[in-house]
Amino acid sequence: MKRFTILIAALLTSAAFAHAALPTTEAEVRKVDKDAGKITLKHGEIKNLDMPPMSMVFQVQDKALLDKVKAGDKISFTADKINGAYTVLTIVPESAGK
Ligand SMILES: [Cu+2]
Repeated sequence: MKRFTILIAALLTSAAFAHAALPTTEAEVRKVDKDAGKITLKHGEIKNLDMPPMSMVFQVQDKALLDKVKAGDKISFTADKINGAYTVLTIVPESAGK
């Protein structure tokens, strides 16, 4: 059981590092659907997903991410494919830190 716990901890740690290493992508918010936990983004190239610029709908990992954005906002975000769905993991408004 202890060995199992260590294995899980190692897996969680590597997953956290994987997300930390995701490149950020610029985007403009087109639509926010808090009830569904979805956001429509006009995004630049997403290098880790090998995806060219386009407008598309993403799931968000945490609906609270949607509280800080609205249509028309410029953002930086990270996304990954989770359980087959393109999912936004982090959102930073472009004005943040400037
Ligand atoms: Cu896309």
